[in-house]
Amino acid sequence: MHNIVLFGPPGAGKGTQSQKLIAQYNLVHLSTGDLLRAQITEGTALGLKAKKLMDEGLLVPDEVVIGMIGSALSANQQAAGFIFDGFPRTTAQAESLDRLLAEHHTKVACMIALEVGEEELVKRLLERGKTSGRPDDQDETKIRRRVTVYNTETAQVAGYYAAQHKFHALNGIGNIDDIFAQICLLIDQHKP
Ligand code: B4P
Repeated sequence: MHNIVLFGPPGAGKGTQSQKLIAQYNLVHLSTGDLLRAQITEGTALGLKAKKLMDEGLLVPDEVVIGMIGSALSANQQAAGFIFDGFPRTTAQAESLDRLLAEHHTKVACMIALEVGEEELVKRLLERGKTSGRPDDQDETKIRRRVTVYNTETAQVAGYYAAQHKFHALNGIGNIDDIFAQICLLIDQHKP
């Protein structure tokens, strides 16, 4: 299996690039943000709990997202590989992902981090908020809180993959197609 972790702060381009990647590669896209928003739309108990946290720009508990990813992996056992988008967001999630993938006799090939500064992130998310209908994109204070949560809780996950020599950083500012081409180069270099 060919498994890629797409990493970066909120608004760095993970979702945008994932859409292009699934058109190019035969990989299953697993976005914990999308999976959580589906639970909210369905009005499940999990969705109701997640919505309160997401609207505030806070992370959903590890056990919730790890459970969702575990189910998604089991449901896609024939997949050629996965693009993990927005997961893992904590070191505990990264450790669980390694365990889950080992159960399926596979592992992460590489992590690709999109680097974008805070002011550009805020600008992009406020712009997306005009049309996305996402409550977490509407309010600048909450967007900045998401960036702070990223810096304090998520950024350290890069170190976890760097220790395994799997971490690759790219400049996430610039033309979307140019960034996509650089991501594809890295993915092709890390074919199992
Ligand atoms: P996510 O759904 O993962 O949302 P995100 O990080 O805000 O978006 P993303 O980074 O994919 O957006 P993109 O850059 O593509 O998470 C939402 C919430 O869910 C979290 O805050 C958290 O509460 C919860 N959650 C999710 N996963 C979790 C986990 N594992 N653990 C705990 N909680 C979790 O797009 C942004 C905008 O930028 C777009 O409008 C796009 O058009 C634009 N853009 C992209 N690339 C650009 C470029 N190169 N130039 C200019 N604009 C660009």
